[in-house]
Amino acid sequence: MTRRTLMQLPVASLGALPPSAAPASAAQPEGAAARRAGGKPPHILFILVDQMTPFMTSPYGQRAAITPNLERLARSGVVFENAYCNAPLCVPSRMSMFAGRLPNAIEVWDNASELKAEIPTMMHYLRRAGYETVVSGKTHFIGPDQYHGFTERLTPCIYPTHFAFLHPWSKGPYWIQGTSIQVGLARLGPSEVNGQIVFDELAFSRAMEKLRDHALRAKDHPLFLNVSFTQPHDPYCAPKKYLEMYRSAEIPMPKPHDDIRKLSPTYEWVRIVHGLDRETPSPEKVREARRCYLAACTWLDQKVGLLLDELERLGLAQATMVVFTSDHGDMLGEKGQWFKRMYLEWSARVPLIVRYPGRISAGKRVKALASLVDLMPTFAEGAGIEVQTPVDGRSLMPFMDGRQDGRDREVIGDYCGEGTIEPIRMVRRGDFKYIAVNGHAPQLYDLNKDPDETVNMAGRKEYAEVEKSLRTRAEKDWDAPALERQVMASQADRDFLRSIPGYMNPNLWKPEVKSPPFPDDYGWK
Ligand SMILES: [Ca+2]
Repeated sequence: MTRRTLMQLPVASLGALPPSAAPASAAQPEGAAARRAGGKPPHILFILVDQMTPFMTSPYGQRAAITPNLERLARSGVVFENAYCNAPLCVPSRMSMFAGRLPNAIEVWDNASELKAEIPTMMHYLRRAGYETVVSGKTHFIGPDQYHGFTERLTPCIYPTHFAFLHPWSKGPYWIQGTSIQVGLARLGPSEVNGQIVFDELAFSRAMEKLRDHALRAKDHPLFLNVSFTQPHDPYCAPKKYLEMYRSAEIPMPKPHDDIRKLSPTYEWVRIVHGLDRETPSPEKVREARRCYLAACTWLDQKVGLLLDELERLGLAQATMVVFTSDHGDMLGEKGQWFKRMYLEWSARVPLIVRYPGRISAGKRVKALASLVDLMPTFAEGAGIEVQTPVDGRSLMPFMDGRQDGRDREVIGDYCGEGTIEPIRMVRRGDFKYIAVNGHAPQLYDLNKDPDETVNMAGRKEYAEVEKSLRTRAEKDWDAPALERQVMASQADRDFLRSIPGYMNPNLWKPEVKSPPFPDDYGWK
């Protein structure tokens, strides 16, 4: 299907208002500022992984998964059972998370989109409040600002910092080899040394070093440490030791499904991008991919365990808020789909586990809807900081300490990356998920009756009222045709810059990476 033929379909969504954001004054209840002993704000260890669906981890009910350290974190903290990313793609998800604002509000569309240096992030707020804000691992910042409020970067990024990953909608949907099943599912099996593992080992070891350095020097100021791993992102492979752990395991397979295009013909776009119109992976391949994915999750779980051990060994555990999440999920063959770029559950849901000793209950499970834009105001409240600039998220503290149940919460998602050629908006509220695609019929899923999203209820009489209400919400601050023009203009600008011979090179926007400390730095004489 070409872009042109799809454009001729009726326009479903005509919002009127520009994207806007409410001030965050409601995020900080009085007297909520949490303190370490002596009135100091907590350290924050923010562990971020890439493309981990909660459905392949044991705290979220996957019995085949060997993830004991996530369980350990869950037992000592709070598990959010219904957490979402706001965009199912690295850069828009991460930038919106750091800023606490929806992707459209900060105009971050895709994996080649720059977050403006003027936009305040969680790191800026924490830094202003006296935190040392450090990142070890993947940042995926695009453009000249490679810090966005971090005081220090301990590693480079594993992805380009420029416009390499731009995929203009004007070309219609096309096969993106690097992110297709032809690459992602090509190297299944054991791998001891590959780019992802080497990078994650580096991110891990530099993070451990940072924790020790902070403890050794008995630094008085609080530390915000973002440890950011690139696994279990495809290409799926894992060291033999971890694959062996699943050798005789029964690998959970995707649920039986219909052709996804029956839910919405627009899923044809992402099928083309991922190369699924060229090839259907065999059940053996699907099983092996899932075995590798589970092994990568166990690899990460072990690193989480070592980080938690180190906090304890250094005497920092009681003074540290620990947050574990992912930037989005992975379809892993559900509905015949792979990776992300869609708002169906396996792609859009993320694990979210928070431990905060002395402040929130241990072993609690929260049903309230949450999303990654909530993290910025959550960190702020946890650290006793008042957010003065606009945010779209809301602090999750009231749900963790039992002040509120959050039954009335909603989650908004905005997607303008590749895998679509039209703006997409998701509204998740109550039992329902509504997905609007500009110019196309919407989707409505009743997740209570149909948790696997097998039937699109949009247009059914018995759902007319809820559909209308969710459509109204979706269109409230979403002018999709105007948005489409804006996104495509940005794509054209970046495509032009990218076409300059030699311009897109690794040194264009290269972050300065802090080297490990020398013995003299510790005052050894
Ligand atoms: Ca990602």
